Amino acid sequence: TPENERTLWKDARQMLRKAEAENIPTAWDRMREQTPHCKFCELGTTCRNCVMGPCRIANRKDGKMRYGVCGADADVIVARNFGRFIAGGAAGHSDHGRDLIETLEAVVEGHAPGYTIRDEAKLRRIAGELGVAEADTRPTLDVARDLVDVCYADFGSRRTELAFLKRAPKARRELWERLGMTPRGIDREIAEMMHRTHMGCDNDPASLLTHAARTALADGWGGSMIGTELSDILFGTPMPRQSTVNLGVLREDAVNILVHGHNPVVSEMILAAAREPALQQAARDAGAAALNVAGLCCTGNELLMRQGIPMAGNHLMTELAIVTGAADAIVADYQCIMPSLVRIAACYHTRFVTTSPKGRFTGATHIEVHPHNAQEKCREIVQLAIEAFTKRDPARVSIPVQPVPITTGFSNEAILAALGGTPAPLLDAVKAGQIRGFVGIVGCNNPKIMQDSGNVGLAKELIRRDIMVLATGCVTTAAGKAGLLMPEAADMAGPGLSAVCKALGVPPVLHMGSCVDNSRILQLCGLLADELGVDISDLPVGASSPEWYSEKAAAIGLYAVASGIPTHLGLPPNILGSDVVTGMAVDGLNGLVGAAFMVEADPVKAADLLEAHIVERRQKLGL
Ligand code: BF8
Ligand code: SF4
Repeated sequence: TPENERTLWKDARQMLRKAEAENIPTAWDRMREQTPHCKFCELGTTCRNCVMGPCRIANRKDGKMRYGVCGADADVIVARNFGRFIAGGAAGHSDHGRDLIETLEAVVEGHAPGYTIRDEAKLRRIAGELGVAEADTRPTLDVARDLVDVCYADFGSRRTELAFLKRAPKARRELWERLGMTPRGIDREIAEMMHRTHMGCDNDPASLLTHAARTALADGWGGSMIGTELSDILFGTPMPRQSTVNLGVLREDAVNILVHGHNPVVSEMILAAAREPALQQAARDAGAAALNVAGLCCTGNELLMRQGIPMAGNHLMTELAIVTGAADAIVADYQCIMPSLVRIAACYHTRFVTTSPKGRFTGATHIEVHPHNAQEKCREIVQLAIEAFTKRDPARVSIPVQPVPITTGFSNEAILAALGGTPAPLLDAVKAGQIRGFVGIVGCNNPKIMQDSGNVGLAKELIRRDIMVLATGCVTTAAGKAGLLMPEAADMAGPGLSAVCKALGVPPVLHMGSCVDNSRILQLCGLLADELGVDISDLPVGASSPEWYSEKAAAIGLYAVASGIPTHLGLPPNILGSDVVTGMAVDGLNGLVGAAFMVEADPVKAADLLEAHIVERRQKLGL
């Protein structure tokens, strides 16, 4: 049946059948309508950067259409398009990071009722790390105010180097400096990418790609890292805890509020409102047993990591979550929220609520949430969800499957605590060959690939080979549903990894958070490299995004590569129309930054490729 080819999961298949019966199209149906995609766009050889065009570059025998009207060739156009693609992703993560600075600033100024600094120790530690004076002794809010200033300054153009860049090994920073890849201001690199790709600026693919890497580094070691660290300061540093995953986390007897998007600023306050006795009483008065908050996508990861809130699903589950007929409200902020959700919600009683001025959806209920009014507005939203619950049609409710248990909360702080405060025991396991290496599997779903087949296939294949997996973003849900986020999954790992996991009581796949939390993996790589006295490009590590779709995922991939981490992609970006750009991506970057991209659809072959890099690096380290 078609739904069996579309997704790995029973809950998704059941909801796809229900959607079809109820005549509700999903991303998979629209993918079929859009296939075949425009070949020029697929190859990256269309340009719309000015109105002398749009231009298309063709590889024709008669030599016509080799150049755009301005004279740009395929290499320049592909590189420019890829650069803007990266800038889009870096902008998303980093603007999210900025929202956390604004929230912390509002807390400092006393204009953010309901928000507080939950991890004061981390505030002082991070402030000290970034050079805030007397971070250990001055009053909390004074330290926080200075930290806010340091973080804001990283977005501008005054600095010569981002504050968190010191977390990268010295050799890596020197390399970036030599290559002209050292990220300066976060907004600066993104704006400069837009500038360079204007007609008649940077017309050299290598130069464009170098700046694309610099822009991506500004995301990973800048905007995303600020996002992660300030989120921990405001909402608590994640520690290991239990939760559950899949559509079965929705409750027939409860008001189901699904938070969707990315920033914990809104979802944390929705959760806080849902925990208030008055609103819980209101829910009971409306005939519900409870208020049930569950997550979708990355804001789901944020609540899961810090609060153990169950995860309803990843990217391709968001439409299907509404099809259960049991979603009373979807509360969205920004990024990865399919516009189709508005139409699907309208087929049910579901209230689709948007909260950010940056994420407006025609037809949605817009209740704008800012730090100063979040408490009040989030109460209002929970109230709306309760009202919606009273309009739910029980005949249309179908909640599939039972939730699967998962373990979450593996921040670097948690990992170090489990190891007794130092990465040394972990490195001992690596040296002994019990753990052969680490691969971060990150990113999305894409209806071009059977949902989660790549994410799960690769994770299983790697742990079988004694390679520990670190999961973030939408891979979390995939790994969780497959049972890989439980300590019992050690039985699916190779003998060495299995023994380590059993000794530590941890799963072979560690959940490290949302997509901005890939910065945690960068930091961990920096720590391990420093401990060994080597560069990140010497470590037996890799990264993969088997089912990626977004600009943000591309930015993550590029900052991983530019940081020295070989990175696998399950499908290529739209660059294949240029041999020069493709050659640099899959090979040329090796000579510059010591890592490059690999593209491979088959998860077992992808595991072979990643393992080969790990083996080679182990040999070079004498392991
Ligand atoms: O930032 S993994 S589909 S939700 S882009 Fe989006 Fe991809 Fe999910 Fe999180 Ni990340
Ligand atoms: Fe065409 Fe050049 Fe304008 Fe792009 S910038 S649309 S290639 S003329």
